[in-house]
Amino acid sequence: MAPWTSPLLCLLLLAVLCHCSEPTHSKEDLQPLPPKGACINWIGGAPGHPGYNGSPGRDGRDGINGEKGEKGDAGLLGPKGDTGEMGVPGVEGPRGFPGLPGKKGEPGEAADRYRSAFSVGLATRAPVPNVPIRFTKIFYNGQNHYDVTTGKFRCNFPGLYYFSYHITVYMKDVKVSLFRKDKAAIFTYDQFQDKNVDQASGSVLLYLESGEEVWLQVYGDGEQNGLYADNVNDSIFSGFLLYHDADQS
Ligand SMILES: [Ca+2]
Repeated sequence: MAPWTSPLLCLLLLAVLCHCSEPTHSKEDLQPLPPKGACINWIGGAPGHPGYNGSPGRDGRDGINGEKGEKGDAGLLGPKGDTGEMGVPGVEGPRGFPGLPGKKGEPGEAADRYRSAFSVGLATRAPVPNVPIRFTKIFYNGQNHYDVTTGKFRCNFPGLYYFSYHITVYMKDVKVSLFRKDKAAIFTYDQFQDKNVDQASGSVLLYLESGEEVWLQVYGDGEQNGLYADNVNDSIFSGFLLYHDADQS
């Protein structure tokens, strides 16, 4: 051991003992004290060097929130949104004003295109039964739709036709029918009385197709063919188109 270490150890020991036995002193009390007890012979040394800085302390507590700042500037416009759903239809508007009159139409078909009429009279007495009666006294047959040679009317235009006959009956009874397509459509019967002149008549509306034929004919056994005509008595068969059926043309 070095020769100088013994006094130094002594000083250190004294310093520890004094520190342990003396009460804590304020800064002012750290001034050199008069020797007391075992430290009577203590001699103050030179002040030591300043110590090193300690480690940084812990973070302090959060501060109080500051005052609310001023409102910022408006941001940029965002992208355009999707198209919305269709709304409910509105209430119907008021009625508009009448339009201008239309142009004049084209001329229609001539009405006489569908003419059909005849009126013919008996020229011979006692026609033969069971065949068409031929009326050869022509009152009107403008379209020649009544065939004098056959005694039949032929339909040229489909539609509704009116037929009538007014017959003078003399000397014999009359049984006569208006035929259509080989079948009797209506019947007329008149019984003749001696020294009298009778009349028999009939009329009917028939719808005819083009080509259909209509005529008068005595039916029975041939004894009822008393149709009569002379200069002052007529037996007349007539017919005409009442309505033309355009849909069937
Ligand atoms: Ca009679």
